[in-house]
Amino acid sequence: MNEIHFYNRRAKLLDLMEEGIAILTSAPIQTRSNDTEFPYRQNSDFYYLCGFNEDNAVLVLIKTPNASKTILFVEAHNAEHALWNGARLGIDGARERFSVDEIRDVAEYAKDVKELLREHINLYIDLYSDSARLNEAKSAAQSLHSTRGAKRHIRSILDVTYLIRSLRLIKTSEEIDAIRRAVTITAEAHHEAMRVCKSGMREYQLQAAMSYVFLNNGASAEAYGAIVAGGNNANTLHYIDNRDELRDGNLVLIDAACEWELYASDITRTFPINGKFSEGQREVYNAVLDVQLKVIDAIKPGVKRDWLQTYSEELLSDALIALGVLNGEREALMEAKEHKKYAPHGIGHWMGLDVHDPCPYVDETGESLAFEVGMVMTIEPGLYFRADDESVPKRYRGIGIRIEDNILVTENGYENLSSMIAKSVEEIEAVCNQL
Ligand SMILES: [Mn+2]
Repeated sequence: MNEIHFYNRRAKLLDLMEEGIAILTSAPIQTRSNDTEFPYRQNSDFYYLCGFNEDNAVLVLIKTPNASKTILFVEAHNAEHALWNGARLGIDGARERFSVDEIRDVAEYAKDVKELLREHINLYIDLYSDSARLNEAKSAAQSLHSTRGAKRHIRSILDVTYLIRSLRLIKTSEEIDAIRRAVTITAEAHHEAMRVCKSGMREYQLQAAMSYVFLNNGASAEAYGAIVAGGNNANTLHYIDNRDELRDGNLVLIDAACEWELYASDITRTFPINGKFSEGQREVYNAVLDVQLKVIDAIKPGVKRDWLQTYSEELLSDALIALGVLNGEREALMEAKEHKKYAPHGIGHWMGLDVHDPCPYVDETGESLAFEVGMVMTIEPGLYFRADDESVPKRYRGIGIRIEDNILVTENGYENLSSMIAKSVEEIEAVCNQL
């Protein structure tokens, strides 16, 4: 993503702001244990606006009636830090690389922020962050407020993330390219898992095979903790232990995907460990697949997201009736939420810089948003029949199936960005049995 994209995003945010000042902070480094750290992951809203990928940085956007200004505070070069952790870009490096109006030393931030706040009445921050740098800004605002003779002081503190995330909802072609890159690598990883899977392996061995593909192709990381769930483990929705043995005759559900330049993919496939679906597995699989294809096919600009959710629940209820799991009329069953026992989660979520992109699902009046060109959503219906659930026909017990793709809303409807990943029973069995 080059500088002009970040510049355009800041311009759009400034457009949405009243006069005032917005302050965004980078993500802190997270301790893993004692003195070792998790790999660094930048705050998505901060990254969206400036593309700067170091910790201890602050982005300030200023809007006055006649002008606007952007300042990025970064950490100066430090020889000791460079020896242990690698060189930071430093002040000169950041000046060369970034198109903000000013680069300043973050060591000056606490002093500078008081000056910067002095002329403004509106302060935009992430209201729900406890970042130390934001607390410094709030204390500076407080001390200005109690200074007699100050011309102006902050009267409103507003949530900047709502504005940024409204922008993040619509992806540009550069963002879609990054997502495509992530999906392409993830596609190869799922096919690799299907190919190498054998009865007697451990779940983590499939995760390892996929991680190799992610890293070997330059993906920055897993976009989220991989779920590799053999047999009945698939019925634990957020199963991440991934340590059980994969047994002959069972399915394995894999919900795993990588990130490319901080853009996520999010893919689930469910396939037979021995490479061949049993009769019962095939029945449930095709029921879920049929729902998934119909829901995807209903996506186009103007369709409301909550309509799609209801539609998916109707289809899943019909599937449960057809499989003989539920008995009765669809409407009454849905009224009683009977389907929720076997299909407990939503049909999908926004996806982008975060795997669950925290963009709004409703407008400011609370109405469900309608799809627009450039939105990206996952579609991931599932049916889950626990091994010990006697309300389910015996041959379906212990089967948990989810099928998830990443869908881009286009002018004419949609594009399935992950359509290259094997999905029909025939396609999956073919890849599972490739040498
Ligand atoms: Mn998902």
